[in-house]
Amino acid sequence: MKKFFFSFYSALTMALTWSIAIYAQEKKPNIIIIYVDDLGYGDLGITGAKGVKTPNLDRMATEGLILTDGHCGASTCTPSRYSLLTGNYAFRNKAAILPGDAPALITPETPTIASMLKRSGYNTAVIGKWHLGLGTGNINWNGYINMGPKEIGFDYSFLIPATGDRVPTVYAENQRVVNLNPKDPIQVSYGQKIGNRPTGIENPELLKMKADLQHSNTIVNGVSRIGFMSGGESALWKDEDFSLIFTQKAKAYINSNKNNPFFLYFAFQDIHVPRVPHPDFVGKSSMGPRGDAIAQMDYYTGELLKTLDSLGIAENTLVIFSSDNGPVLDDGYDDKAVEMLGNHKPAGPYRGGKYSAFEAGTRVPTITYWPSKIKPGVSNALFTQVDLYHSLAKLTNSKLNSNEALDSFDALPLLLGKSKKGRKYIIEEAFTLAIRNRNWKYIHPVSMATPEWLNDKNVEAGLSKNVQLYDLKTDPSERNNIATIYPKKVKKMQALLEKIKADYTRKN
Ligand code: NG6
Ligand code: CA
Repeated sequence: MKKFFFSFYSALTMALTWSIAIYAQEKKPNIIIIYVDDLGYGDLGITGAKGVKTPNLDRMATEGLILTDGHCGASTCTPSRYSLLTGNYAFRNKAAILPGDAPALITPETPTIASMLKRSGYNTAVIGKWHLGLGTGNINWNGYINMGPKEIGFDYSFLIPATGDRVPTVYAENQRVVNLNPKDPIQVSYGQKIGNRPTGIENPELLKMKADLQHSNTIVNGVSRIGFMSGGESALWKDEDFSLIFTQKAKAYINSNKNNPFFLYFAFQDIHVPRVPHPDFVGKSSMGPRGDAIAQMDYYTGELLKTLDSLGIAENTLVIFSSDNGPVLDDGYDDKAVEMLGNHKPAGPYRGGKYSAFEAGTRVPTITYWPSKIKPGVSNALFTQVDLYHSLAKLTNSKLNSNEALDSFDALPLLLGKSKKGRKYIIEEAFTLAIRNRNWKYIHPVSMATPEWLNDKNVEAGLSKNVQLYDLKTDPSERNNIATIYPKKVKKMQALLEKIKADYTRKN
């Protein structure tokens, strides 16, 4: 009897534990990060856009939570993506914009959001722009690319290897170039010209739009690129199809993972240059290709949300929407972004944009959306994407190791709208470092002059030999440098910056 009771009892315990485990498994929410390229603070209807409508994002923002002081890690792509995926500041690894043939910047010793979520039972994917380097040097585009998303925690990948304006102009799925004919192998060069394809310098008459010198190398699909490429004819992409193809891949991925927790990092190529939206979107805005690309991005964001609804998993999916850096108009191609701007303000009320240490470099649209869990609202709390790592670990009950996401704090209550408390400080990385502490903004002086190519494009880089201090409460557009009036505040901000640089240990 005792024996029977014992085995009955243990069977019951086992069944209970089992069902709790399954329940917990089922309850793990899916997570999607929708990451737009170069979208500015003021580029959405809800944040004041003129000349383009973004109904899907406006709806997402009104039904979800919109953060008005949300920042990416840096004012350019590679460093922002690096800090988002690793939870470490990009300056720790000197991360800067990478050429298209750069080796992988993140290697398996560094944990990523993807490897952390995988550890907690998630299936993980990246679809879209990568720009974090691939391979281990001298990359072979004609076989398995031996270092990439897979090695750092992504189960599935479908990528633009670098950017739309850099070669190679092909997709890679699970680290193999899609549709490659082995008899026509790909070679890439960021130095001398290779192959017979025309270039923008030699054959400008073949171009859909004129380009600056850096973007005047190999022509593919009527667009000259940065870098030279030969071979791979059957694998070449059509820029017009980027968002459509990424969305198709994302739909297929979500569909095949609807019954298990998944993490999807969905990285648009929109609205980066070259801006070549699909004919379906041409003329959708009054701002030319840049505005049309915003409309396209908005439409496909809507398609992703619809997919969640139609599969009945929207209530169990946290969607985070943001951008990798602030806006830029002329970024190398003559696509009339400047001429057709009208009264649209891509950076909203803020100064600067992409490449800049001023606010608009990193202050970008930030929305969290989760129908069953996040109440509609607006939060003015200070937030940085560097904190996504720790926050998502909290969300999924994943324990962080001592070497993991060292600059990342838990901002989950803020992201779910349960707390109004923001970060005490954030770092804004540009060609220098800037730091925000509540309404104060300090920009560290640099001896370098603003690079000529930024001046040519009218980019306000925010670089100065002098210390800069702004009070964003009274001066949100950083016009009055008050560093000499508040020397003590300057000292305090400098000391804080030094402390952060020196403190590379796990946070809370
Ligand atoms: C710059 C390119 C710019 C863009 C940027 C990367 C020049 C003069 N400019 O170097 O066109 O490609 O790199 O953009 O070459 S990002 O959003 O990926 O950081
Ligand atoms: Ca970018």
